[in-house]
Amino acid sequence: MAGSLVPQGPAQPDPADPVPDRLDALTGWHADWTGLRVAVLGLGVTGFAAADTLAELGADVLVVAGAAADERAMLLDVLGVALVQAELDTPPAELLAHRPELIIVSPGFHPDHPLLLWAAEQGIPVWGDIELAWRLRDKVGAPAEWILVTGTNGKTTTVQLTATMLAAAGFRAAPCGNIGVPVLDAVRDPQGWDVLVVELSSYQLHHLPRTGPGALAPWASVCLNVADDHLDWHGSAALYRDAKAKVYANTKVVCVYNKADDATLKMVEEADVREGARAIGFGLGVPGPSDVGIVDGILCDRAFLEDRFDRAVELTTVTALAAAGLDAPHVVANILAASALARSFGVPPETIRAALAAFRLDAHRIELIATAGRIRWIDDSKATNAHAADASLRAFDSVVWLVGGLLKGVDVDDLVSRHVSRLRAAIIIGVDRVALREAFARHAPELTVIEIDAVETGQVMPNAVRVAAEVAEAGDVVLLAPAAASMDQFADYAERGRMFALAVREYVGGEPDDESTEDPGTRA
Ligand code: UMA
Repeated sequence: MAGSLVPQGPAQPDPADPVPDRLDALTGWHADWTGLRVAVLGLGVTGFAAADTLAELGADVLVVAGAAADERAMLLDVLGVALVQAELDTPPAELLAHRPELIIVSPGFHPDHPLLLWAAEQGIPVWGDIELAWRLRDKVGAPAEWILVTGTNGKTTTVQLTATMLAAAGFRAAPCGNIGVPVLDAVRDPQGWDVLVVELSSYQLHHLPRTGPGALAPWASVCLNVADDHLDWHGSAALYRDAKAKVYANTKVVCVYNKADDATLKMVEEADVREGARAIGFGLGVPGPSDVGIVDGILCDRAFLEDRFDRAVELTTVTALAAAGLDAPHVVANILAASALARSFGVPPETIRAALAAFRLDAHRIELIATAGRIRWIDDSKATNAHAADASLRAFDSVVWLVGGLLKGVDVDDLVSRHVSRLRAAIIIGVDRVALREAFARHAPELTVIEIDAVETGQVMPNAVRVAAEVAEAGDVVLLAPAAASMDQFADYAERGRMFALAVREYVGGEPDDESTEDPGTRA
């Protein structure tokens, strides 16, 4: 091929290798993986789990990474797995010499990464860690069922909710995947599981096949919502949606979709699912038959009961959710989706109610940090895109908004125009400030907009908080909902949230919530 990235030479995969047949047969832990030449790309959480697993199976593994933590590199050495750390703009010599029959790619590798282009040219199959885990799911006893969760926002919360509900009903349920625990670690747990609740990012979905021996066949699946995100990775909104839509492929029992997001229903309609699989809608309105929804403040299931045309069964109430800080509208939507998934697995309504009463959101998700002078300070650092920030802003009436960071190629114009009426002021942080500055100038020329110039990471939040305290008035919420990734100024969204909370506590006082017991989300 013209423009090949690979020098010609003896270290090419041998066309005589019976690769496709051998890989097709590798659909179980007890298949013969010995000696299979595999290259694992990346040595983060995923790469390490893949290398460790394949070494245990007796495969011949080479890990290739641009950078690797010393501890993981040392552990690989203990496992007897070779590691190449190099600039990866061309295939390193060790990779060529390894002549991989299979490549396992970490999700962070861009689809146009030079090594993936090289693999495609060479005809070397590329699997993600999720496909590998699916093929190996029979390691311990009867394989667990899989419940898949994706969406632009709310994935992690929905996975946690679903797993909590399943566990409350006595099932051994593992939350795993993009949430931070590789699915390969879950399938190798010596106790085994009844059900894995798998959070899938669009990156992980991108690498999944819809058909063939590596195609997943989940018990239930949901795409919670779709809005523009990660466009720089996928190349276009259409490709991002295509990746998300794969979540429904081959679903056996229930495809859950969002009644407020037609794109998710379309995905279900177009999916090739197993005979008999049902489509179940969730939404904040009155549920139709085969939906979960809300009637007069009562969350209801009208899907998992025989007489659903005449009746609905109560799951919980918005008032009960408010007592647990779970009543912001987007959180209620996540709860309805999780309830549908849990109900599909047989969790009784009263168990769902009890599980929700004890559930708390993770840090940095619409988290009340302090209340002082009737001003609430809320950390929603997890709002890393416009869609999440939109949901966050909707929960409040009068907001001093801390916004900005890395916008990832996403347009923020709509977001700004939609929420102008609820803004007291905007405080811009981060590097991608031009688009925000212009959007405010266009849609809210009168609004107080302040830019924080701190280049030193340590000063961003103290400065932003000081300025916010000056402009906020009694009854306002100062909301960190940046609509952007954090890596320009912070290690990740958690550090951004921690720095905000620290600055708030130092500036407005150490009392979390000193004058109000009101919950941050108020309008389900
Ligand atoms: N690497 C390269 N070159 C590249 C890209 C990566 O050499 O071009 C190497 C790095 O040097 C490093 C490794 O690959 O050695 C990192 O791999 P990775 O970025 O795929 O990250 P992992 O540590 O394997 O974590 C991944 C997910 N990360 C990403 O998708 C970016 C984690 O999601 C996930 O928890 C973990 O697998 C287990 O499934 C994190 C995430 O930010 C939380 N996800 C994105 C999101 O939620 O928006 C998608």
